[in-house]
Amino acid sequence: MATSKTGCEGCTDITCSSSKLVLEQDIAKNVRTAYDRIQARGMAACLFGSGGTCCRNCNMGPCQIIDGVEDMIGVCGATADTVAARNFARTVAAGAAAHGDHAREMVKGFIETARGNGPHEIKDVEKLHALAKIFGVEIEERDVNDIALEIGEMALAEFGNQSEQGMTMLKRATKKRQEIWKKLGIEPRGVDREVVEMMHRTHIGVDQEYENIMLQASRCALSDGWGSSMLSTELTDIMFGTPVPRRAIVDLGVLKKDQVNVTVHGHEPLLAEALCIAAEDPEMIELAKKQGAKGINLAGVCCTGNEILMRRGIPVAAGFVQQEIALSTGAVEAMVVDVQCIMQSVAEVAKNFHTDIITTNYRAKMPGGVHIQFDEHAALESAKEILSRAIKNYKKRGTCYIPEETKLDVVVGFSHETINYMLGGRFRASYRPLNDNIINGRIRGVAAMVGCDNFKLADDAHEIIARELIKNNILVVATGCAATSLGRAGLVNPEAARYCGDSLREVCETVGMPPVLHMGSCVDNSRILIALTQMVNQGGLGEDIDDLPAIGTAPLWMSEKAVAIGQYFVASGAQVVFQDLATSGAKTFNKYLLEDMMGTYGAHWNVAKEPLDIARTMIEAIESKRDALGINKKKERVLFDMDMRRDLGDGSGLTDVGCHGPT
Ligand code: NFS
Repeated sequence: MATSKTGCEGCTDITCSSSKLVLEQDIAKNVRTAYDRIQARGMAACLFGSGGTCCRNCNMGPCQIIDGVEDMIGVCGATADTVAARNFARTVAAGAAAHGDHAREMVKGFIETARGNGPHEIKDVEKLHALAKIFGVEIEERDVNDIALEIGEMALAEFGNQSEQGMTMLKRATKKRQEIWKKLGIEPRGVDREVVEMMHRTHIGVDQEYENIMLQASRCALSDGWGSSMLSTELTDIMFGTPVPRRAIVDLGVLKKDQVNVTVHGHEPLLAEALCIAAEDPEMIELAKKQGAKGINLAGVCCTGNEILMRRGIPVAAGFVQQEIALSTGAVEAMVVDVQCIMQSVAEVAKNFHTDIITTNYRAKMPGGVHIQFDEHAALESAKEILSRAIKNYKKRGTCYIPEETKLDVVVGFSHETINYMLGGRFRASYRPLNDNIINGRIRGVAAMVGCDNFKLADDAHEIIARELIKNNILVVATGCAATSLGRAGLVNPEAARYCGDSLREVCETVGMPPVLHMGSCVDNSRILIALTQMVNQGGLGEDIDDLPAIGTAPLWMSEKAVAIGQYFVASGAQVVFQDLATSGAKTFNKYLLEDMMGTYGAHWNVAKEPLDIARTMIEAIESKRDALGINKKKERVLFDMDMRRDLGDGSGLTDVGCHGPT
């Protein structure tokens, strides 16, 4: 029976109220969730695995290595540092591969769109032209689709670039950062190539020096952050529209009693966008009505959810840890999944109800799922076929329970472009006001909260960290399931300004913005790289990202993608804090990550166990950057006069959510 369950280590209970409400219902009594499985395991995690010193890279082992014990090295002689570095680097490669394969699909979809195939079109021409400039593509007197096709083909070619030339987007980094990468010889050439080289170098008997292994890990991670993830975000924006601030709702209460509920789970927005179009088709709505439903309600799960939330305001029902719970409501006709972060258990949970799990990508099938292949050449037809199947399930729905009271208002859609307008108003569309507010101390700095949620800490860990940060006048930007979790906590909302310290509250209230800015899905962490670079380029906060009072965290990371993201942040000069890393069994390598990387990149990894320790580590790092910049001088508290209000965008034709979009 699934009621209030115990997690592991710090997680003593399900603190998320909507999950709790659902699991306490009779209809969920036979459902087994991750909370049950964690409890049932009843054994501690393997010390070698947790410390990163179990080597399975050849068949002489597996070798379990104890650092500092003479005979407890690998049969081949590999030391704890070599093994832990190899394992860590392979994690980075797996994460980069996931983002890379996702990005490839988006580029292919973009090319089809440019060719006029499928239901999509080029929506953001301004952004297309900006990207054309970066790629050196001519735009004068050319058709939009021609330009898009040329960019799309150049982008696709970059994945398997065989020359030694670095990827195009690297040019967007600061001059200083580009020089660091060049000097280290780690300018990434293409994600496919860097992943292959990473796997080769960590094969038995190849790269044995942890620092050298980590150079390639940085190169591989950078091919993700400044390469495939950035390409994916930019081309997706051009095709589906760059997000602008909009209101939406999140949490399990977004499911609807009298409509066909279809949850869209996974990562690639090509399918989700086609489903959004199909769900508005009168033919589909009619079909739903024939089955007795009032309409079709699409709701997102995980990062697919974040993609359509940002661009269309489609509600998000659940983040990673709630995917089983969404099904346990008994109110979901179909969960449509593509790739990444889909727990195999959803098919088992669905067996308790009338729900179909519909897999749509040949890469990701599951026992108990129904497979309907999504055909990008006939996207709308595929989407309709999937929806029809879901609609037919509506009549089979039995007793259900939707915790309606748990839905929360959010304001989302903060692309790095929006930030230009948000604080600048129509008078100064730039990062100047943000920088000025950091320099004058009203905003102490910027903290990125990204990545997954995980059963290792209680569900409110994100909330605890974010509250501590905003209380200390630190502006939070969020992506991925971290952003969903903060939405559930009511922090992605202008009204949350009341939880901020005085000066951040003044800024948020004047502009009408939330203290936690939702910047999108996990691939959209590339938006944060660009935002940080724009802050540097705007002037007054140093010469490179490592000078900025800014820091990132993925406190509840569980996916390999999060480690790739952490590594590209650090290699770009931004500190990161994780709750744990599987490297503690190798002393020298662990010290390299937590201290010595500083000398090479101006940033290093940090580990802090408890949510408040994570927040404190972040606050201290931000304050020490402020000291180094010399902007921590004591200042009189300044009251806003009319000019300052105008600079912050007040009274200058704000949208209903109080912020300007790049219209
Ligand atoms: Ni990121 Fe998104 Fe969520 Fe984590 Fe998974 S959905 S890509 S990996 S769990 S944030």
